[in-house]
Amino acid sequence: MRIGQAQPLPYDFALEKTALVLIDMQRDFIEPGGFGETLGNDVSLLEAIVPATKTVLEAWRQAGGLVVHTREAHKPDLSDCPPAKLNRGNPTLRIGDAGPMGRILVMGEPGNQIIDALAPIDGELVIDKPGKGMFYGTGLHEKLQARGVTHLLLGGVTTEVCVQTSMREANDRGYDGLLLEDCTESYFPAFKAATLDMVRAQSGIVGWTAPSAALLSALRD
Ligand code: TIU
Repeated sequence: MRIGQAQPLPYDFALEKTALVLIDMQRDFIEPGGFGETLGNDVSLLEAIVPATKTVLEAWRQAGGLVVHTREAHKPDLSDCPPAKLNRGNPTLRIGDAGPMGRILVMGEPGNQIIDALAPIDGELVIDKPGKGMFYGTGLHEKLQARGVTHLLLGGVTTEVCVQTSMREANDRGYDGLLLEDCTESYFPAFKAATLDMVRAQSGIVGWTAPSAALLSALRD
C-alpha cells in the first residue's frame, strides 16, 4: 500500500507488517481532573482528534491490522516512577495523589483508562509505559518484532511529548513511522505544528506525516 500524500515523500507499507499505535488516549490527559489538567493545561483542546482517530481505528480493524494502545501508567507503589518525574514542576496534584478520577497516572484507576470511544478490543496490544516513550521499560520492541512489524502509523497525545518521544525511539529501532496529522494533538498548537515540521524535515529525519484521509484512501484502494 502507498500513501502518496505523505510528506516529505510517499510512504509505502504492507498491512501485515504495520501496526497502528495510539499513544496515551487516556482520561488522564483528555478529561478534566487528570494529569494533564493538574499540570495547568486546557485539556479540552485534545478532544478534537477523537472522531478522526476513531474512524482510523475502525478502518484499521476492518482491514485486519494490528492495533497497539499505550497508556502512561505507574504501578500503585510508584516504584517505577523516578523522583525526578514525581517531583517535577508545581502541579496541583502529583502522580499517585487521589484526584476526581482516582489516583493520578496510576494503573487500574478510572483516569488511567483509555477513553470509551477508542477502547481496546480483544487481540489488541495494550502497553503500560512508565516514561514518555513507548519503548522504555515496556518490552514493546520484542512484541513488535515477534509479529514482524516494521512500520508504525502513529496517533495520540500529546504530539510533542509522548508521541514525538515514541516516534523518535521507534526511528532509532529501525521502524518506519508515519504520524497521522489529525489524529494527534497538543495542549500547545504551535508545538504540534513544530513537531510535524520536525518529523518530516531533512528528508524525513524522524519519519513521515499524512492526513488520516490519505490512509483511509490507501486502505480503500
Ligand atoms: N504533559 C504532556 O504534554 N504529556 C504527557 O505528560 N504525557 C503524554 O504526552 N502522554
